[in-house]
Amino acid sequence: MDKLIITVALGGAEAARQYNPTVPTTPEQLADAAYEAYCAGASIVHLHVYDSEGKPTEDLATFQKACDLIHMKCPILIEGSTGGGRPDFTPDQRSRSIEGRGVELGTLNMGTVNFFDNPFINTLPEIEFWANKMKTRGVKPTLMIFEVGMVRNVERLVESGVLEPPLYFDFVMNAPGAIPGTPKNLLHLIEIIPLGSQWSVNAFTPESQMALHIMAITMGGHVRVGFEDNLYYMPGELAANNTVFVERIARLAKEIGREIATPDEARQILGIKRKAEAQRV
Ligand code: KMH
Ligand code: ZN
Repeated sequence: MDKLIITVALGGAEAARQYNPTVPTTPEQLADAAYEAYCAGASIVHLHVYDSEGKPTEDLATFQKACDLIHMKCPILIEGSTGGGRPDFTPDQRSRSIEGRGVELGTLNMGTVNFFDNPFINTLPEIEFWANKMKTRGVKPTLMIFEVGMVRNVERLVESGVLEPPLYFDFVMNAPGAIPGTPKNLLHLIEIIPLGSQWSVNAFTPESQMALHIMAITMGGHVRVGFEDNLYYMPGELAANNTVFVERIARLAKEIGREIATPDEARQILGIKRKAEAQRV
C-alpha cells in the first residue's frame, strides 16, 4: 500500500476567518501554517490567498509571495486552485494560481454543483481550458469530485486526451448540495474511478470527516484536512489551528501501521516530476 499523502487546506476561497479567527490569511501566516503542517506530516498544501482585508484574492503577486515564503521554509508541494474568484471572472482570472512559480498541482473541479447556498459553476469548456493550462505548465490536476456524475466528465476528458492517466482524484464530500459523506458513497466513488487512479477524500463536518479519513487510511487512499473544509476539531469545538488535524491523522495512521509520505514520496506516488522551481527558494 502506498504511503499516506496528507494534504492540508489552510483556508478556503470563502475566507472562514469570520468563523474562526485562527484561519491564516497573510502570506506570512500561510507560510507558518504550511510549515507547521509539513512538520506534522503534510506533504501537500492546498493554497488560497487573501487581500489585506482578509478577503480571497486571485492576485498572482500575493499568491507568489505566499509560495516563496512557504518554499523558504519547507519542500512541501503547493496545490493551486481554480475554484476561487468572483462569478464574473474569466477562466484565466480564476486560475492565476496555476501560474505560480513552484506550483506542482492544481484543483480541477469536475463540474457544477450547488455548494452550500451558491451554485459553484464549472462548465466543461472552462474545465478543458484549465486542464490544458495545467498541462502546458506541467501542473498535475487534482480532480475534485462533488457528485457521482463528475466522474463521467473525467472519463470524457480522458477519452478526448485532455486528461492523462495516472489520474489523481479528491472526493469533496458532505457539502450541503453535494454527495453525502457516507462510507457507502465513498466506496461507490472508489469503485467507479478508473483503475490505477490515486484518490484522496475530504469531508465537511468532523463526524463525517473522521469516518471517511479512517477508511482512506485503511484502504490505501489519501486524505485532505484543514480549515478550508472543516473548522471544528470535534463537534462544537473549534480547532486551534490546521496542524491539529494533521497531527491527528498522523497518529491514526501510525496506529493503523500506514506510513506517512514525504513530499518526494508524494511526487513519486502521484507521478509528479519535481520542477527545479519547486526547490527551496
Ligand atoms: N472549497 C473546497 C470544498 C478549489 O479550491 O478549487 C473545494 C476546493 C476547490 O478546494
Ligand atoms: Zn480550495
